[in-house]
Amino acid sequence: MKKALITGITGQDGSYLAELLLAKGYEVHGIIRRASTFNTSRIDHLYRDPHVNGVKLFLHYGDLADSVQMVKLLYELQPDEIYNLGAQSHVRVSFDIPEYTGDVDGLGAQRILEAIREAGLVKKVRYYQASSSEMFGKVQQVPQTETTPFWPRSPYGCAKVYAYWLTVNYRESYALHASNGILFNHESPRRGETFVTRKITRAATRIKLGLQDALYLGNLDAQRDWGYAKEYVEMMWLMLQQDRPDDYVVATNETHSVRQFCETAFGLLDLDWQRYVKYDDRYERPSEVDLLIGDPAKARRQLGWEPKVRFKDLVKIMVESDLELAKRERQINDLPKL
Ligand code: NDP
Ligand code: GDR
Repeated sequence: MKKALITGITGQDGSYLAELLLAKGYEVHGIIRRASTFNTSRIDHLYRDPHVNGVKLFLHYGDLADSVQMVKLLYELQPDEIYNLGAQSHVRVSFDIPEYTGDVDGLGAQRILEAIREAGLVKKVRYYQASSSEMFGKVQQVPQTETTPFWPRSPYGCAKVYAYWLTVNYRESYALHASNGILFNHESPRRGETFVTRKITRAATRIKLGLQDALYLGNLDAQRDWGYAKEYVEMMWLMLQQDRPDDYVVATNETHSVRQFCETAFGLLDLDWQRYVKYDDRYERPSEVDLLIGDPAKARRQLGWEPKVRFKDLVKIMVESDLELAKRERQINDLPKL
């Protein structure tokens, strides 16, 4: 039985990846952060009482800022595969907390890579780094490919570039099986509610049911290549199953603006988005990434991968799921007050 360690298991991607690996028969270990409130809602359905036989999901407290714990866990667990998905992943927030973002998203990768060496796992382990299309930043070439130069436009993007090159460097220096997935935006009903897609689908469905009046957004002109998170985690796994480690763009090769996302989401609910969407400059970034569109030809060629869920299907999946949530919220609101 293969053993995998996932940082960021409580996040959108971590939860889908844990599901995928458990379905493939892996023993899955995840690092979670201690918080004063529960932060495991995305993986609660996977969790079993560890006292029961046959349990395959194990959670450990840890933090990407804590290298000692990282070394200790790697010694103890001796994993076959490590997926580094943990991050302060919000681009706008990275302008507010740049040092923390650099520490966790940049140095965090360094800590794991060194822990792999320290624990003597260089020959055994395979490492996946959650790299990002945000590294391309300022538009220089479209569609973006594995050879497009990086020009990050945020502390988040800069930290991810650092982690990307470290991953390449450990591959070249120590022959570590280390790969970068350069993933373009991917969304789902589990997407955090402060990212623009989920913010729109949550608001549109709540507006439809009379639970909210307006939606405040920033830049509507930004264009993104939006795919489906559940499909994208398959790519992370596929990269680690190759004989040779490598770096891959994962994208749909389609791009749409935030405005088009609004139009489509509100349209599915027979609402005119222009009546409800209002502007608030607090959601603007000091420097913006205007246009992302990825060419996944290398992934298609070498990994045999093709995205199936396209823009309209994705918006529909998210709207339908959030409509159910909004209906439940309305039912609770409609209960007679005691
Ligand atoms: P989420 O924000 O949903 O999840 C981030 C995860 O990282 C959470 O489990 C979070 O824990 C954890 N985390 C945050 N800070 C720390 C820390 N200091 N130590 C340990 N864990 C920490 O992100 P996604 O699932 O969307 O993304 C997964 C990865 O992929 C991230 O690295 C992201 O930057 C990258 N990425 C994402 C893309 C996307 O479109 N979704 C595209 C390209 C790259 P907690 O739940 O406690 O907050
Ligand atoms: P992004 O995703 O920055 O691309 O990073 P996000 O959904 O936050 O923004 C996409 C675009 O929408 C514009 N925008 C707004 N964004 C947010 N969050 N809130 C708003 O109100 C709003 N209004 C307009 C933004 O300016 C931007 O242009 C995501 C994250 O998952 C990263 O971790 C990941 O690496 C990249 O995708 C690929």
